[in-house]
Amino acid sequence: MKACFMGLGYIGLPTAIIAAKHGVQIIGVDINPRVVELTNAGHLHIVEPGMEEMLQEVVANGMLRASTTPEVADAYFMVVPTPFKGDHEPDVSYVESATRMVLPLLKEGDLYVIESTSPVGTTEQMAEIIYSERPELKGKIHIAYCPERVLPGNVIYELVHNDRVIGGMDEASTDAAIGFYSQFVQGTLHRTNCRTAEMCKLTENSSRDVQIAFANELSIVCEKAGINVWRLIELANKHPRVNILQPGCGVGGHCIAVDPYFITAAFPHEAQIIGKAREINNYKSEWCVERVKNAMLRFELDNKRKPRVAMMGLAFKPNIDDLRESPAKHIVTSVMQGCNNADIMVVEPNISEHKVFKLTDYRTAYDNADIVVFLTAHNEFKTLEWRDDKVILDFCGIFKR
Ligand code: SAJ
Repeated sequence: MKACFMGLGYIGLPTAIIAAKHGVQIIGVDINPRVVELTNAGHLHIVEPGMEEMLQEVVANGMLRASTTPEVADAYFMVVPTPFKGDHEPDVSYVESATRMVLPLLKEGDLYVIESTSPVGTTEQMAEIIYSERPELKGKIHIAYCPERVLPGNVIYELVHNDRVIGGMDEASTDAAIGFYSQFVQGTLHRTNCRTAEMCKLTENSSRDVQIAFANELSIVCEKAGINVWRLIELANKHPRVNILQPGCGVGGHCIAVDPYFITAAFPHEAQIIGKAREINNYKSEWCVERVKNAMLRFELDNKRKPRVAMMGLAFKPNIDDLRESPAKHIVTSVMQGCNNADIMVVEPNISEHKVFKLTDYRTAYDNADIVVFLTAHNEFKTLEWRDDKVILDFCGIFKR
């Protein structure tokens, strides 16, 4: 079997590599010539532990080849970004343009799958485009939506072991897609229709966003009530049916803070909690900025000098080097913009340098700061000892005090 993957990003490339390892002949397509060149040279352009060795193996044995243009295959996978346009409106133009690229190559019996996170109805919309350009294929190709749910950093394991939801335009399409994924997925492949599969992906990430918003709201309430929110959550979670997540300085990354808008944009009146959760999680970052600024003002009033401030963490979640859509980075930027004369040290142990921020070693920053702001719960920070002589703003539960 030959499969054509449209998009060699964080999901497309690993999926293509794993499929190639399981005997599927892969042509990987990306509009970026550098990605194509690196991939063909066996170099991974994304960060994913263990993946480069696998890429080298499938390039060397001829099972995977990258190109800027698609080729005739038996199955086509759309794994391209779905960004925003305007005010949080999902933009499916990359899915459409990838679809238009493979359209002339489609033939009877082929499988066409969308993996990109997409608003409900996208698969049907793309089917309409396909059939309006190639009416002779109507009812003769298989069309399905199959989202992924892997956690960056653990992709090799999760691509194989996670369950997947497979939603065809009709039963035969679902069967065809299950046939493809069963070549390398050991988790259960759950059948459904394409609209449910699209909504399922959005639901999973919205559910997590809502749960984090609950924890973040609790942290703001507890601050006012003089209660340790970490201890409170620990105690509440002793209930056999309660499982509250952890508060933080906001929600970042490319999924949890994004996907809920795909629901609220289409169902603004119906999706109330989902919309509110987004607001709360965004507000939590602004609340943190205000708390830091207030602490700096208070220090200056009490000590008649400006404080030295350590901002601990830039990544969007613990123990990674990924700063995209990071609330920690947003908070550091806002605090620095708000007080241009202040002495601010920025710490991110997972990266060695940054083009905007001058980075300081975490121990040096901690030792020298008057005010320490914990933004991302990196393991390194958990090795530090609590110091009574400093003002510590612990937004991510390093000390849980
Ligand atoms: N966060 C909290 N408190 C928590 C857990 C997370 O504040 O208790 C914050 C993190 O710090 C981070 C954000 O949430 O800023 C998102 O982190 P995450 O670990 O929840 O998720 P991602 O974005 O790395 O990956 C998610 C996963 N989805 C779910 O867990 C429902 C992953 O399985 C998906 O594949 C991925 O989104 C995706 O691509 O959609």
